[in-house]
Order: sequence, then structure tokens, then C-alpha cells
Amino acid sequence: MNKAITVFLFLAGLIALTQAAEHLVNVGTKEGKNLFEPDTVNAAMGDTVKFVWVSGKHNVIESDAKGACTASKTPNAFTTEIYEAPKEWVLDIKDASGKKWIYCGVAQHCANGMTGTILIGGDNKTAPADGKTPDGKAPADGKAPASAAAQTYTSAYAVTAGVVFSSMCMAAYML
Ligand SMILES: [Cu+2]
Repeated sequence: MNKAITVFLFLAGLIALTQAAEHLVNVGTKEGKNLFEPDTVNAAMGDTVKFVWVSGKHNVIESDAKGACTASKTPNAFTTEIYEAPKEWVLDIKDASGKKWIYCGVAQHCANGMTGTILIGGDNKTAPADGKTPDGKAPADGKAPASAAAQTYTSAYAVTAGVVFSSMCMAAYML
């Protein structure tokens, strides 16, 4: 009985892990460029996009079109304050599909290319049928830097290790 519960919790943890991912986006690059890196993220409902301020002063504003530098007029559109590193801001992906576009509203950053796209639910050409595109695979425009993908995988491994470890502790306690 206890073993069954332990196995169930372990599997539930793994399922939760595979269903929710955290996608990291650098706000301002390590080299000091005024860009989002990567500028395209493939996410699914239940995922989070964590914006990490790395350099410079920036904000994250939702727009209504790719590359647009004007705020979205939709009622729930998001706009952050202008922050400097160290700062993190997390966006919860609540939609099942679609696209969200972002830009930085500081100075001429947007005009100079500080924009980004969040593709939700595999709403892009390279997504497999189940709509899950791991960040390690290049999005349609092939611009995702390997470093960001590596960060995402590192955090996924850390979570996996945490799930496995806590399950083992649970097993040790219950058996
Ligand atoms: Cu900026």
C-alpha cells in the first residue's frame, strides 16, 4: 500500500514536471546589448516565462503584433515597470494556444530590435503534433541561443533531481 502511494507520488511528480516548463528569457544580454535573449520562446499552457534582467534598464510590455512598439489594447495586457538587474519577473502562460508579442519601452530599444515572441501551444511551423517543442530545438526563425536552452535544461534536470530525491525520502519515511 505504502509502496503504491510512493510510486503514485513519484509518477505524479514526473507528470507535473513534463507538463509545466519554465522558460528563461534574458532582458538585456550579458554583452550589454538591448535585446531579449532568446527572442522567441515556445511555451505551453501552464508553463512560465521567467524574464531575468541581465544588463541595462528595461521593461516588458505586451504588444499586438510582432515587432510592434506600441502597447497592446487587450484588457489583460501586461506592462512591467522599468527595472535594472538583479530583477526577475514571471509570466504565467494561461492560454492553450496563440502568440504573445513583447517589446521594451525604454528609449529606442524597441525600434532597435528589443522585441520578442512567445509561441503558445506549438503555434509554429516546427512544432510536433503534441504541441511541445523543447527549447533546445530551434524555433522557426532559428534564433534561440544555445546558452538559454542549456539554462532551461539545467533547471529541468534540477527539478527532476528534486522530484527523485523527495520521492526517495518519502519512500524511506513510509516503508
Ligand atoms: Cu530595453
